[in-house]
This record gives sequence, structure tokens and C-alpha cells, in this order.
Amino acid sequence: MIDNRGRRRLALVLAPLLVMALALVGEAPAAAAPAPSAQQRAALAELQQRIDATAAAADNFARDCAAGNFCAYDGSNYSVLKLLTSSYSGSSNVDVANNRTASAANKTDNNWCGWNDGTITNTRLYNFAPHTGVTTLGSANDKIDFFRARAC
Ligand SMILES: [Ca+2]
Ligand SMILES: [Ca+2]
Repeated sequence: MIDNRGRRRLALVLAPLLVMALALVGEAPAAAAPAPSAQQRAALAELQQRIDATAAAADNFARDCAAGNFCAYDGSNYSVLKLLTSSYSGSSNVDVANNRTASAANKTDNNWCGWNDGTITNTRLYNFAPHTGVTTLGSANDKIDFFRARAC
């Protein structure tokens, strides 16, 4: 998985290469564009490799949870039984089987939060940041009763 801090670090690494790639594109006149040098081609190939590796890393968890979805699992490490697959981004609660979620993958651009349905007041148990996975919920294990997306 790749968290937001990892994304920022990656962005710092990729930014100079992106600037170089844009400069190469910008410098090339439309009519008499010289062929890129071997050095330029190598730089672009390296940039493409890093972009591909980033995309692969971002999807390298909970492989049965497709991009754009939030998925909740009965077992740790996205295992046993997938309890929920949802691309919902509205403001209503998203129900899930009570007291079973042990891990979850948030492959959406929104925050998702897991809530406990209390007798008098509901309690927010866990916040799932966008594009992160949680392999084990710790003290929130087997307690979540519903989720909320976005402003949760
Ligand atoms: Ca469980
Ligand atoms: Ca509960």
C-alpha cells in the first residue's frame, strides 16, 4: 500500500523528472523536431517506469477490490469473506454485516469511516484515508456496523 506520506515522497522524486519531460515536449518545434537524444529517451523511459511502478504499488493490496471501490472483509489481510464492495460517494450510511469487519481497502478518492451502531449514540471507530488499506483493525475489530463516505 502507499499512504499519503509515501505519495508526497514519490512526488518529490518524480517532480524534477516531470519538469524535464515537460521541458523536452515544450522545446520541440512542431515542424523540424530533432529526434530526442539517447539521454532524453533514457530519461523519459525512466520516468515511465517510475510512473508504472507507482500505479502498481497503489493497487498492490486487496487485489479483489477494484479501483474506485471501498471493500470490507471478515478476516484480516483482506481475507475470508468480502462483506462489502461499494463505490458510493453520497451522504447516507452504507450498511455492512454487524460486528464482522476485520480489514478494509479504500480505493476511492474519499475518506471512509467505520461506525458502531450504539443504543443511544453511534461511535466512529476508524477512519480509512483515500487509497489506503488496513490489514487489521485492532481495537475496532469485529465492531463496525456501518460506514460513511466523504464527510464521515
Ligand atoms: Ca470478522
Ligand atoms: Ca457493533
